[in-house]
Amino acid sequence: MEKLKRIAAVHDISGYGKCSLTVALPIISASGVECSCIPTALLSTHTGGFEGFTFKDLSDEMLPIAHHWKKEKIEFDGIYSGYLASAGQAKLLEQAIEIIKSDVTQVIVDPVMADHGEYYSGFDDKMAKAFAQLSQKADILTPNITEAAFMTGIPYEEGPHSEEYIDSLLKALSEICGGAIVLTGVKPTHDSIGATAIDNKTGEKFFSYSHLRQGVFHGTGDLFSSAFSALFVRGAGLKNSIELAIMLVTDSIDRSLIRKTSGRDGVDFEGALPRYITELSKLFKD
Ligand code: PXL
Repeated sequence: MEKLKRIAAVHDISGYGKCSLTVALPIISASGVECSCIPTALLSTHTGGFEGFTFKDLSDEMLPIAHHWKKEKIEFDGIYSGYLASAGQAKLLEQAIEIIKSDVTQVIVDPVMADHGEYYSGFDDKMAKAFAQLSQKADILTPNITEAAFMTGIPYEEGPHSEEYIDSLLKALSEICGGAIVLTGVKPTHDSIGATAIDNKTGEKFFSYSHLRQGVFHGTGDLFSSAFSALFVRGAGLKNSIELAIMLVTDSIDRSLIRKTSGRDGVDFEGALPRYITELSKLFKD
């Protein structure tokens, strides 16, 4: 039987509004990968579209958790980070990575801080600098277009995106992270959206696009990166991992559109899981 792979997911826990750990935990488990977590903050809801959310910074717990895991000799096949509470936490995460990673650990950094040309509540250029620094420790980066623009200083473009624009972002990001770059929210035409990736070890490029659904769907970046991280760490390769993660996101958005689920509530991924699991099962023996 294939070894059970283990990921440490480093995200906040937003109690309501499906994103970060309330997405990473179910999606990584459904992908057949064990999910441990380092919660970075505890919020009542995410910060996009709710007023008066509670917020407790958990920075003080990050290194003690990492040290305890190290003492217990717990090994990780992947470390997958998302939303961090502050720029200072990116420094702590760099240390936590050094403590818990081994030679086989894949480090996947999703620089969660912005979308649609704007920073999320509470973030500014300090966060982009902190993520650029953290990204040097990553094997794979999964920014959206806004995050890529803010990290590289290349002006944000709403889209449709020319091949030259996407290449300039990939090239600038590759100077920060020598591994693979998976750029999301790429719009090659006005009615399509998806991901473009480059594997800097082989020079190979990958694309996966689907029909653009109108609306703002909260948490879809976390849904994509959680599925992608688990599939990649399990050994599906960049191409399959991107394609299946996009399938899960688009199926989930379609279910939300049918139900008219409010964008701030997160997407209806639950009913999309059976097809996702059927498809991923074809890639693995058990
Ligand atoms: O989905 C990204 C995300 C994660 N966590 C928190 C957020 C956001 C985006 O707004 O506010 C707390």
